[in-house]
Amino acid sequence: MFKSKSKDFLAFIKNKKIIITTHDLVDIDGLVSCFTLKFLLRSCLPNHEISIYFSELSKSTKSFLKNFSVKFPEFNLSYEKDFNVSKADVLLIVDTNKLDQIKLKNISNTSPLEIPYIFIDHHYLGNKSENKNNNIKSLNLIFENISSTAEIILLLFEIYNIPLNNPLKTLFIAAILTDSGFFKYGNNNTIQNASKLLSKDIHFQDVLILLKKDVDISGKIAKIKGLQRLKLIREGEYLIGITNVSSFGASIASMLIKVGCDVSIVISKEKNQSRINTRAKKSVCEETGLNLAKILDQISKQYEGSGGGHDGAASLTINMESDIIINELIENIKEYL
Ligand SMILES: [Mn+2]
Repeated sequence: MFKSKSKDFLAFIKNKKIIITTHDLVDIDGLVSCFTLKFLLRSCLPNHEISIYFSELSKSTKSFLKNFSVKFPEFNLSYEKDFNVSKADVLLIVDTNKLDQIKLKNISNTSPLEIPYIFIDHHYLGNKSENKNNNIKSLNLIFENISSTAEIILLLFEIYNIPLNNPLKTLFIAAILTDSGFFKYGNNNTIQNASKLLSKDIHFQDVLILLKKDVDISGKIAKIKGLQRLKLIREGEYLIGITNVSSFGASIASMLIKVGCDVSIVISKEKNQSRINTRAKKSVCEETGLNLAKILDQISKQYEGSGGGHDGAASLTINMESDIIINELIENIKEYL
């Protein structure tokens, strides 16, 4: 099915001007998926106008990009920082399946996109009948059980028989590692895919060096404050940890799981918004059927927020006081524990 779908995909975008983009605060999987997809399309559709647009890169993505460009200076890492509609007949959106998670500069976020778009993604796909007017649904490549979007692009390389060079292999491994939490949230395919990409020229340790990030003092303070403010709820043998910090919410939510929480909730209040990051142990999700993405997706619909993710890692952004939502979230989580 994937094979025939990917053929239809290529046929549809043929002779069209293509913009590839991903969610805001681009993570390494989003970045890698865009660059590798562009490389693939360049090989399949020569002389096509294909550009990449990013709104803003995350800190760790910036650091990786810098390290990668030193190691592979010849690899083309160019991208646009403004969204230029005139360059697009079709928009390929990777590593998210929600339009409100991409930030198109120069275009009002609320106005529906007037150009057709296709999602390539591995996140939880909530209610499929959302108002996605110009989404060519039949061509979406969305696979929730693949541990990174990059691995979906990797499948396309295999189907179209496009050989991989060393920079591409390195990019793919970096995305697989970061999105699987260095295999912790992965499955057999995750490890097999990474293994296929490693070779005598590509050493696992060299990729780890590229992914190493400097932790600045603000990150360290946020972690410690997050721990100081930690509130615990015990539900049977499970512990839910709740805290608040102004930034680094996602990494603090992960940290709380390492510290011993089974489920973590981190609230970050920004200007008029609240951002909620949640994590759960993979084993807890498997034992109890807990799916944080599903819960946050339901809450986001109820309160007009924007949420999504995976069973054990999900987030929600909402334009209101977070207290009611947090209580509702905790009650929803408890139902599974
Ligand atoms: Mn991803």
